[in-house]
Amino acid sequence: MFGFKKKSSQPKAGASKSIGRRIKDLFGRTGANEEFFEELEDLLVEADFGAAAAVELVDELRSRKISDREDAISSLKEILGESLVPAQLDPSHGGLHLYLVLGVNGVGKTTTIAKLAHRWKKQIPGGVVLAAGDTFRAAAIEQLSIHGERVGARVVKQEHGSDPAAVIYDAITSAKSQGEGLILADTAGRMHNRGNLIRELEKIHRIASERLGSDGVYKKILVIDATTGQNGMRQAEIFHEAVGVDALVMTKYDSSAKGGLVAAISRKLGLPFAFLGRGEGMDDLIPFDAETYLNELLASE
Ligand SMILES: Nc1nc2c(ncn2[C@@H]2O[C@H](COP(=O)(O)OP(=O)(O)OP(=O)(O)O)[C@@H](O)[C@H]2O)c(=O)[nH]1
Ligand SMILES: [Mg+2]
Repeated sequence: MFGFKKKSSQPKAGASKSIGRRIKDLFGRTGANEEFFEELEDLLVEADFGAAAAVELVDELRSRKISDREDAISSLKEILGESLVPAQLDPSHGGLHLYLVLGVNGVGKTTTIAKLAHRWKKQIPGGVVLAAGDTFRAAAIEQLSIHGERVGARVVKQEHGSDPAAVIYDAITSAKSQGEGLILADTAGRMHNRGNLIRELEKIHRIASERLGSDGVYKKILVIDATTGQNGMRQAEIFHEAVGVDALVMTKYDSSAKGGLVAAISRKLGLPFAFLGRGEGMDDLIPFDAETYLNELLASE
């Protein structure tokens, strides 16, 4: 859609050391002076916080009068922790849930749907159904069907090229009649421009809300790929502004060396992360926990 390019995956010197270790080393070298704050800004940018968040964080840290290295890390954890709100996505109670999974091409939407179905299928009354709402890409329906078979979830699909809103309508109707508790709906990654995205999702939204009824729960989950760096921030901003995102999943989060994007998105948009994807296996979807995330991101040993 928006011409996002993949960032070069060239590793930076020292990038294998955790950001926490590097902050501690830096403080040991400089103490709490201007050099520390300037270099800290660069370290935060390298860890994918983005320039704007890095400047803001350093300004907040400056005003705190840091006494030592431990204090630098714990203050940073405290500041970041303030904006890491927990996501409320547990679908095991109440009426029919529809979770629409959004994101640009190749971020991991379909794989995440399979992982979520695998995770929740036993605890959802009536089971989980998958809706093949990516009707654009030729192989997408087949891909979701294979996942459905593997995880033991029914798949609602129509022909390639059909209207995604109609697929979701069908999924809601059949889930109601079969007593299934959760629909995980795939969507096309191809969204060339904002107008297109808004129109397609508005139609799904209108049809889904009407068909679900007042006891239904409808949420939009945005998938972001950790390896796309600051493009992930732009995607979150655009989707949230266009359709209102309820929760995020960060996929391909295989190392915390560049994990700052999670905190930067939460801070900027006030949106909760629900899961981190840490591999291609069905169990490689880890519920997001703010404390664990911060401890890992800023680990200094
Ligand atoms: N390492 C790793 N790979 C992942 C993760 N999530 C997805 N992938 C891989 O990323 C690739 C793309 O995943 P898909 O689920 O097809 O992505 P998509 O967003 O549905 O893609 P489109 O339908 O083409 O828009 C696949 O090779 C997945 O196995 C993750 O958390 N970690
Ligand atoms: Mg897909």
